[in-house]
Amino acid sequence: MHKKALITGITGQDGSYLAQFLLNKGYKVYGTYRRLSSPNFWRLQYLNIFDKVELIPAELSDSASLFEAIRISSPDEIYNLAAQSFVGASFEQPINTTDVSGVATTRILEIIRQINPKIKFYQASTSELYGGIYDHKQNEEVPFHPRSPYAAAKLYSYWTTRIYRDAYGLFAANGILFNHESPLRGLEFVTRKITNAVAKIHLGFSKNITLGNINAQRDWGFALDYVESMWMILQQDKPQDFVIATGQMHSIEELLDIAFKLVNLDYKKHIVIDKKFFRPLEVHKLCGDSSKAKKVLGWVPKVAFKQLVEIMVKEDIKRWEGWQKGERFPWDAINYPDERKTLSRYISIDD
Ligand code: NAP
Ligand code: G4F
Repeated sequence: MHKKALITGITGQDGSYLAQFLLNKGYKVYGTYRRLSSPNFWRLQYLNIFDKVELIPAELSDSASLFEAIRISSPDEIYNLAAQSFVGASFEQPINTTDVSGVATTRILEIIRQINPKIKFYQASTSELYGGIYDHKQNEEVPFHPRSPYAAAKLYSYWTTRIYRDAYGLFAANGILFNHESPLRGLEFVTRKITNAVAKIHLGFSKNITLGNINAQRDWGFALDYVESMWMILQQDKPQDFVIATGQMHSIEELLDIAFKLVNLDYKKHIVIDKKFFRPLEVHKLCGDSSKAKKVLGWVPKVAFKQLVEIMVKEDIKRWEGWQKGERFPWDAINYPDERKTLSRYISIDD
């Protein structure tokens, strides 16, 4: 018998890579997607798995649709990856973020509790939980200090997952994942924003990139490595929470330097700093200690930072070159508005 998995947010970066990973393991894969006027299936098509997964419309704020998704798929495992996942947007839409990245987790757990408490549940928790505190590398014991509506919502989800585990004995576990990136990363996020801009500047489609706080530091890993850890977490004998990280921290300036050097350019000649990309509250440093995951799961990251940047820059160049030659393929960048067109979102308290 094939195991069955339901992935909420299958159209996102992690959802599509996890679907591919589980298909390769022989799972029957169901995924929820949002009913939009123009559906967003480009990543599933890019990975050539669109026809291999079962798609169910569901909206995180709508319990009835979540109930239907779980009833129809009758899964062994649920991976709750859907969320309003962009920290910046959580300052623009705090109420919606609280609902879909926070409260919705209880909606799903409650359905599991009521209809089949044997379903294993993975919650996409995040290093943003650590937020304002950086004394040393962050592990499962370090206290949380959220610094955005997104992080506060995810803190709620983290705790509701633990509460349903302790109160009702559900197999419910948190993966506290540090930033992970790939050529399938959304263009709002700083890594892909940079690699896409490098490709465009290199090929003469644009001259500059506009950014916010380039001093921030992150622990960036490769998304394909990270989705494997999600599956590993649900294969344990008992549910536990794990930090997943590379343990290496780099600034956005370092990222810019590496990415632009790959095309023999000096990033300093191509960046514009604009206050509209600064957040009202910043998370300055994140760096994880995933020794527990190494010891218990046997998980270690395979792709290092420099290699990750190279993979992303090369793929973005390949796409723009293909487009130039008239090739047409599922892809996000061609329809993405130039960031100068979007109006200011919020003003930093430092202004
Ligand atoms: P992503 O690319 O933004 O994907 C988010 C998914 O959620 C998309 O499929 C999106 O659908 C869906 N979604 C958003 N709002 C929804 C709603 N109201 N109802 C139903 N579906 C909704 O994010 P990701 O990078 O793959 O991350 C996956 C999860 O891990 C997220 O929960 C994120 O917060 C968390 N996380 C990510 C990282 C990271 O570095 N990537 C690190 C730690 C934790 P559309 O395609 O229609 O927008
Ligand atoms: O790429 P980012 O938007 O990612 P952020 O805020 O770290 O969040 C991502 O990782 C979290 C895990 O730690 C996930 F939970 C979350 O869902 C998401 O996947 O921003 C990274 C840093 C920030 O400090 C931001 O202020 O880059 C800085 N930055 C500077 N200029 C910018 C820009 N970020 C974006 N998105 N765009 C800019 O122009």
